[in-house]
Amino acid sequence: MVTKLDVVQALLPKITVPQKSSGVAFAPSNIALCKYWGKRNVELNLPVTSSLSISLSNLGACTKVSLADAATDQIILNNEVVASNTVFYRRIVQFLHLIRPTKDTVFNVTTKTNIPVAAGLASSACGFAGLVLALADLFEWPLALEQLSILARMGSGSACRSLWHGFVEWQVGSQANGLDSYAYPLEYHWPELRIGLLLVDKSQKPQTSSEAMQCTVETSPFYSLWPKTVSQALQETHAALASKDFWSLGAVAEANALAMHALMLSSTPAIIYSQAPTLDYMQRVWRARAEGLAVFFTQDAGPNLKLLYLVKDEAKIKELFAEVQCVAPFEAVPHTAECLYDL
Ligand code: 2P0
Repeated sequence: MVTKLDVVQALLPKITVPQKSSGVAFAPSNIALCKYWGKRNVELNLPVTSSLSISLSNLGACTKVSLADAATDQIILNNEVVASNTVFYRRIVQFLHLIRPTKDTVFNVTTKTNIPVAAGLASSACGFAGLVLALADLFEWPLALEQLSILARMGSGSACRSLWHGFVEWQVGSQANGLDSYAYPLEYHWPELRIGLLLVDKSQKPQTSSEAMQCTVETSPFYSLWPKTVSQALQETHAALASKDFWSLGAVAEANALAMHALMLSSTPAIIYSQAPTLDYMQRVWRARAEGLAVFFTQDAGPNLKLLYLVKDEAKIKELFAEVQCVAPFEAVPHTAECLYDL
């Protein structure tokens, strides 16, 4: 079986030494319009289907990484030292093990996010993408972004899509080692598009996406329908993006999210990320749409909803959803960590 280490060693230069005192990077969070749900290879985070996302502009993670003269890696998240007995710490350290030039190399990783961590807002995606970009900056790896996307996938599947702004597609690939399963940016530009974040619950979710995905793949009687569902959704999404047909885009994204949650509902045990306010928001979206407003939602592995709408309707959206946080995915975004945060 191909391991993560095999893949990383195939990608990284044989000798890799820091070229500067620290590496820094920003990576945006991303929201899938056609979802990644299910792995064909758990070790390598290889997906069952392709997926397509939109990045969230300047919402994401800034990371600074440097070598440390210490016994163990230190991870600081939003100004707090992460305890070494947490899942979060272990997940990052396991990833760092893959790229340590020598077994004695110790890292300091400082990350700041401006999105809630582990609340279905793709914090692991921007976290691992930011970490990979910061490491690439530190070591000046001679790698293309597509190759860094493969490295990010080793940390978290959806992280491979967080290396770019705008619309991004993660191609499923077919090779056993996953070297053809990476993301790349799509040419579509849609400055009028807006994402509205509706936070229901900022606390950490009870079940990780990986666990939920695996349970769905193994137990949902409907999982066999998923690859075809996504393949059609991808075709329709591309057509909607090419013709800037917002009603089609929204309809296919909302249907795809609901189909993913239907898979979870049909798993054993059933997985339900929605909470009562989630359903209330859905009803409000449907009522607004019945009255002619072009608004749709998508939902990930958490109770929060993300609205899709156009800038011309923003005043109405804010009137209907007073608490919405509006994101303009195509507005100019700062490119370096220092632009956003003082790390
Ligand atoms: C996505 N999600 O396409 C889907 C839709 C959540 C719902 O990718 O196990 O943290 O690290 O590969 O990427 C969240 O799962 O899972 C996710 P791993 P990940 O955005």
